[in-house]
Amino acid sequence: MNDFNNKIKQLFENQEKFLNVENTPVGNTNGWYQRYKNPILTAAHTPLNWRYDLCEQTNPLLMERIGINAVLNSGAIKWEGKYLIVARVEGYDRKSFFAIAESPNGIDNFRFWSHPVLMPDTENSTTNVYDMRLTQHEDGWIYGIFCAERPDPTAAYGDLSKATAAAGIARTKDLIHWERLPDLKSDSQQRNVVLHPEFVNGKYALYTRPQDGFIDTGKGSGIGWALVESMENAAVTEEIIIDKRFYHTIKEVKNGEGPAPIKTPYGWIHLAHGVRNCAAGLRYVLYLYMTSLEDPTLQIAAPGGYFMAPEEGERVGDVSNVLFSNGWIADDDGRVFIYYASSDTRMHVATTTIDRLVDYCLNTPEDGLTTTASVQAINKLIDKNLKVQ
Ligand code: BGC
Ligand code: BMA
Repeated sequence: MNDFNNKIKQLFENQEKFLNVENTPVGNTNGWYQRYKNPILTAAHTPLNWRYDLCEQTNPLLMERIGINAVLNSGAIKWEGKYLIVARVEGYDRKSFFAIAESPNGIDNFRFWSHPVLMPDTENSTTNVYDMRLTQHEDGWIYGIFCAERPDPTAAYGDLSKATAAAGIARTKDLIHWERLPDLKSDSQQRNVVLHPEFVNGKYALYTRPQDGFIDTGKGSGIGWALVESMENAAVTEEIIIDKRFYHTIKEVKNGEGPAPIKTPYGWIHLAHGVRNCAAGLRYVLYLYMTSLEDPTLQIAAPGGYFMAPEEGERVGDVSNVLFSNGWIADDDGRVFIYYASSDTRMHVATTTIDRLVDYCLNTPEDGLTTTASVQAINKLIDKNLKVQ
């Protein structure tokens, strides 16, 4: 074997070892979920033949030709017995795209499928796509709704900072062939749009996030809800806010729906992200809320504070102090796999159960919105405990 082939052999052997590393539970004693030692997907997990030219004639020095920067905000679905992630993969060129990775157990051994998804484009070419939410809808399709970003056509000449965010929509039956539908029509910019898995009054129901500008939610005051007649030409006509933002909370600046909610006998459980501002910039954490089965616009539980916040190594990355989730899998046996990204850099998993999530939603005190209310909640718990101890 010549030197070049030896180097390739080494490269692939090391990659194989790395992909086979077992994941083990670590840390956390609050009973809400279990974190794991290793990220499940990073830039280093992407296949070597996406990055290297493996031909000796054209790449005698065996250098990378295309750099992958990060694997982050991923949708998730259980499909034919496998745990599938539709990852946002970002190149060194800042463009992101979707790529599917699968695992036999949901916690390790994730492997990317041979090629990334070549998402069909719209007539009005999309500069970037990211953060896909997958919904297996009762109409028989699997929908992927994602952010479609383009330069703002109203920006002044030379101003490259203005952009528009719209909800891109695609659907598939096999996760291989994707049909791109027109973007969601809406008066406001939209990021974090998620399709509810069931028809509501015979219509498709969308969780939305109306905002005034590309970054500013402005008067758009939280996670919205809109019914649309069809997904082939989806348009928001009426929008109501079902999960509001409040002053001095974890979601003061912005919030957005995570993955599609999970149905339980007690209500729909939602995972969302909340954003607050601080001297170091925006801090993104994850929180839960629950809506009614009879009326999914009605919030029936709003546990106060965050459910998950960045810890240790999760705190640092391309955009530090960020946890973001747009994918989870509710398994048949009651286990729930929460797929979350840390600091816009890597993907992790946390495992929990429906029982724990329901218990958390129904028994965690709401945010009373003042320091006095917070102390009162603690005192109430202390007094209750003094009676049983
Ligand atoms: C980035 C996203 C980010 C958004 C708002 C986009 O250009 O790709 O990751 O969430 O801007 O900051
Ligand atoms: C956004 C999201 C994510 C990202 C986050 C933090 O607004 O849509 O893509 O994780 O900012 O940068």
